[in-house]
Amino acid sequence: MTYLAKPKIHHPSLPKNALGFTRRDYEGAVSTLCAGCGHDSISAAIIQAFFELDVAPHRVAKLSGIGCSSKTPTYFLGNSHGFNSVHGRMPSVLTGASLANRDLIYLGVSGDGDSASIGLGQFAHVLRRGVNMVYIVENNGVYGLTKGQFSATADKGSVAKRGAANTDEPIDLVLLALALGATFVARGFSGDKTQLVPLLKAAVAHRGAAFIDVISPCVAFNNHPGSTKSYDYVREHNAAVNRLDFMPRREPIAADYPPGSLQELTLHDGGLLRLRKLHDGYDPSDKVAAMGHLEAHRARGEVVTGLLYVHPDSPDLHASLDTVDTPLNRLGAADLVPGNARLAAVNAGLR
Ligand SMILES: Cc1ncc(C[n+]2csc(CCOP(=O)(O)OP(=O)(O)O)c2C)c(N)n1
Ligand code: SF4
Ligand SMILES: [Mg+2]
Repeated sequence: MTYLAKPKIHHPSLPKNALGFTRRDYEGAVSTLCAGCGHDSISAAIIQAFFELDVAPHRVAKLSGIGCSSKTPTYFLGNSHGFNSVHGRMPSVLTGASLANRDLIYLGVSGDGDSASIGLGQFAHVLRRGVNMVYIVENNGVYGLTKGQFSATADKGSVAKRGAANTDEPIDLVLLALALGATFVARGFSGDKTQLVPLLKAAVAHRGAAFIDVISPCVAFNNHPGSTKSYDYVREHNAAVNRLDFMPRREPIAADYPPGSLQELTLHDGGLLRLRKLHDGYDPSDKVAAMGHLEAHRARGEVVTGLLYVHPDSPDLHASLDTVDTPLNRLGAADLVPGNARLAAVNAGLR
């Protein structure tokens, strides 16, 4: 339970990152989720990614909505800023925070109900505006917290615990994110940390709206055979398009890949993304082809994972609005009240 504090003792031989922090410094409270819930594995991947990226925890702001998934920011990055908002409303709170202080790394954590059902409008606008953030949906196809109702990503024909069948078409969040203009779109699986950790690191290094749909099985309500969000289904039908390695700018670049299978991309902070192609001919810079690939594999019942689309030089919301470089929350009276002469000049320009 969350009232149980984790022991503060750190073993002196725990590995430290470049800032002198151990992995423990990136953890949060003890999780209260069901044992085996995919969401806990995603929390572990987030802890590992930020530890390895050498990001100081106070530079991160984690925001969420409502749901088991939206509870998880309590269980990681306990020394970061956090705001647990209203069901489906995380994106607008995150947008406001990002405009007020552009210096933080924004991590939006949501569920399929939170983003694809009640929050679909907010999901759409935060992606099309290019807010600089990492937006994670922990996608289990159900409302886990409220005991297993179908969400908008639930499979058509899926049968709930009490026998009701879902008759509605599911929303594919990565297809939607591509159509809406997200400039980094990926899908991971909570059971594949080897793939998820580099995806998270690359998403943090990306400037603009980075979206990761993480299939995250709910062991209490939607882990039955036939559910495309169950552990067995994703393991058996995972069609990964690439394997990633992400190297921050400061790391030496070692060349140990067979030619022809490798694609390199430099992200805006200078970090290098290496994509080992698993699917011949898959090009993550071709959005139209990515959409076709997703549709074709969905029709075959396969779950496509990996980095699906990236546009490394994309402008973000701050660039579109031409905001000042100084975070708005640090502007002083002299910047905000330029005086009567300046005001008169502005007014004269409008006459
Ligand atoms: C405005 C509003 N409507 C409904 C609810 C009830 N509610 C809480 S969580 C939730 C669904 C959560 O589903 P999801 O986002 O998929 O998260 P999960 O629990 O599956 O991780 C609902 C309907 C609420 N808290 N607020
Ligand atoms: S109900 Fe489902 S989503 Fe919620 S904690 Fe349990 S397994 Fe996870
Ligand atoms: Mg859910």
